[in-house]
Amino acid sequence: MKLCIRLYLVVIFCHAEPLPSPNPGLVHNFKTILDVMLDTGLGMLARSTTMEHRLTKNVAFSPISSIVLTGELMLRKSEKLPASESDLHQQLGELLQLLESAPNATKHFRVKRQDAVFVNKNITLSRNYVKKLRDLYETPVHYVDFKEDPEGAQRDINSWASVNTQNHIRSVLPSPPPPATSSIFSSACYLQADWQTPFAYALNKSQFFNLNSTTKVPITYLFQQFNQILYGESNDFLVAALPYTAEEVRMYIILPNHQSRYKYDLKAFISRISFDDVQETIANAQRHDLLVKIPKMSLSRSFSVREDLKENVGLKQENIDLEGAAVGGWLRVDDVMHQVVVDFDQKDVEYSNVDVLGSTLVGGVKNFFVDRPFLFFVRHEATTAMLFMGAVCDPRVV
Ligand SMILES: *C1O[C@H](CO)[C@@H](O)[C@H](O)[C@H]1NC(C)=O
Ligand SMILES: *[C@@H]1O[C@H](CO)[C@@H](O)[C@H](O)[C@H]1NC(C)=O
Ligand SMILES: *[C@@H]1O[C@H](CO)[C@@H](O)[C@H](O)[C@H]1NC(C)=O
Ligand SMILES: *[C@@H]1O[C@H](CO)[C@@H](O)[C@H](O)[C@H]1NC(C)=O
Repeated sequence: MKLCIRLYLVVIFCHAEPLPSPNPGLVHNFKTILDVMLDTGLGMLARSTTMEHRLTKNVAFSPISSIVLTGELMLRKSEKLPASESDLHQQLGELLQLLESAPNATKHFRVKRQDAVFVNKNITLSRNYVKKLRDLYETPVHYVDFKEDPEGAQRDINSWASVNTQNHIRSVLPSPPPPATSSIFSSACYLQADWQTPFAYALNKSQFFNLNSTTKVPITYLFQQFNQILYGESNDFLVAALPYTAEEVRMYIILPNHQSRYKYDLKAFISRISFDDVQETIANAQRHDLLVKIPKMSLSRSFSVREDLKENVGLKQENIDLEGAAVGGWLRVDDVMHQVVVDFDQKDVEYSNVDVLGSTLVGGVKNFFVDRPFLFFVRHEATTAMLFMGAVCDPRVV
């Protein structure tokens, strides 16, 4: 299987033209894990629209990181995993290797993921479970004292998250966890990559963002003209693929159409469109010169994905208990936390004036102005692995 992967990478490399697109060999190799990942991502997006408090703010999460958490929760019991599960762990391990390895001459991005399991210090995890966590997912175990010192446990978990999100997320737990807590699983994820063409700032003089059909608020935008990037239209939405260096990774922005009934109503829009439509529109997308205007913002999110992942692991009962993970029995998982950072603005290129605006006049350039609620996802193109997904309703809320 390894040989196959290498072979395909060489093929991409030799045929440097056209630019990276899904590679059938890799997509086939990782099929099981990619399917689970896409389902999880779409499920999380759909669920967040039914949870009002999530969608009136903004939503951002990492399907790949959620799958790693799922993998950790599936590492229960016996020495031997059933074939289907061991296949899943193996595919995930190989995919992580591909995504997380350091950038080099032929790879220009890196997914940074840090996981940890925080366990009450009166519990001893089984050596087998600890070994699998480490070998498969590089996940260390930290012992904390939930029972006697919940404030200390809160501090430890928060400072762990702060270090691993480069201070973007300082608080995972807003209050001390309950003293009866046995374990908390946590995962932090961000992408290290530069835009193929850095954006320029446009200062916020009368640059409005439409929160809905009646309310506009001034915000700061980023502008850039991208040459020959993928752009597609359907009856319901527009989609543009903003490239990171070498187009190995792209950020797809999905914007409800001007004519759409759901122009400002992301919730109704999400429940109406299907991801198949999105994929089809992307498959038929053409290359265009595009003048792109997007809100200057960075999203940092930390939230519990316990309920989202319970479904993945096929758990119906209230508790998540991992059989055989602790010496002498079960490990109760009290919470599964997820931290994600998405930066729309990696390179601080500050332009005093916004010359690039003048290029609206150039013939053949389309405008892609993200001035109303939108969806996005960040995808590794060769494998189609979903790194991040999200929805932005109000760019002022970071
Ligand atoms: C945008 O406008 C606000 C309010 O006038 C001001 O406080 C802020 O500094 C401005 N930001 C930029 C980037 O110009
Ligand atoms: C760069 O990284 C990729 C992905 O990890 C790897 O397949 C490739 O062999 C590396 N290239 C070099 C020149 O080291
Ligand atoms: C550890 O402490 C928790 C919380 O007080 C308690 O519920 C659990 O039974 C203890 N486990 C062991 C193995 O002593
Ligand atoms: C538009 O958003 C504003 C600010 O959130 C809110 O007060 C207003 O009720 C909304 N209007 C509609 C039509 O949804």
